Amino acid sequence: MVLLGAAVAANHEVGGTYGWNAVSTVDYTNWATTNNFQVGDRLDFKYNQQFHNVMEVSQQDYESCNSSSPILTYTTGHDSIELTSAGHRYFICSTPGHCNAGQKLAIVVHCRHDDNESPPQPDHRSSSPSMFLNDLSLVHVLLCYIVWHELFI
Ligand SMILES: [Cu+2]
Repeated sequence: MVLLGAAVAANHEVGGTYGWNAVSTVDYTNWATTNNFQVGDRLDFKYNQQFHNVMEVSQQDYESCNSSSPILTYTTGHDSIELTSAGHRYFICSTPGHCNAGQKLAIVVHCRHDDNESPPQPDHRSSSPSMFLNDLSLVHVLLCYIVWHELFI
């Protein structure tokens, strides 16, 4: 992950200035569409831990707002979650009523790719270790796409 994440990994602050909240002014589905999530990026959940939490759940539990069998639970009030693989991820708040009020987030994480095809930072590619790293990155990207296709096609 370090190989791929070092250059251009992004932090996505969930909900922007509203953070992770149950107020009706935040539409997390809409927020998700304005972000491009890639492997190696992070989700930043900021919230008041007296009232909220973050639960990663299955798609089914996301849709039904079921918090009884979370995959992972976060409670610090500022959770930074790395997106380590491509695919769908689902998050809800387990405080009664909050998920149904809209405090739920579904995202699709894409394989990392460079938008411009030119090799990054030519100055840093002078020696063989750099070439080795680039080859590893290429393999990693290919593996990511293979996993992606097995999951979704
Ligand atoms: Cu909540």
